[in-house]
Amino acid sequence: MKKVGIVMGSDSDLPVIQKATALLRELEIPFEVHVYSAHRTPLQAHDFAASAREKGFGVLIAAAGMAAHLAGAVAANTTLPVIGIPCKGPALEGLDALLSTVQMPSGIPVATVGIGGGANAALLAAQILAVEDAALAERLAAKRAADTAAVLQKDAGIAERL
Ligand code: RP5
Repeated sequence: MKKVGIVMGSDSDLPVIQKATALLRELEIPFEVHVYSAHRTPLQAHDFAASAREKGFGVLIAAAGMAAHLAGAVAANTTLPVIGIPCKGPALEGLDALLSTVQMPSGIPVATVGIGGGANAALLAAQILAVEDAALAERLAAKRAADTAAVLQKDAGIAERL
């Protein structure tokens, strides 16, 4: 099975990444996590992206905050799909990272999830891998069904809470 490669710009992004790794574990998807920065360790970020396909990755997730160019820099060095997670920084509530990640110029796409969207990044990565993996598609469908049941249970109990 193809792996998910995860890279974050700083270990301060870890809480966001933990949302993704928890889901990948639940869905039994192998992953690898690194701290590489587009500006502090540009060579390592490049090498990770450029070698990802031959190392058995099927999709990459890149999380960064502030002037967040990590996802774009990773995407520039691979033709694997790249999912960007904008992380909240000390100013602007993450809007800086959101715009930096989502507003990629034409030619190098980054599929951007919401600010701090580690869970959706993992689910999107899983859905990409599930295109060619029927067993994973079944696990995803089972998770959807369980999530739906959980919401319906809340619906059934909401009147008692009012
Ligand atoms: C970005 O700068 C990182 O992705 C992080 O979100 C932000 C701050 O990094 P630290 O100063 O916490 O290392 O490159």
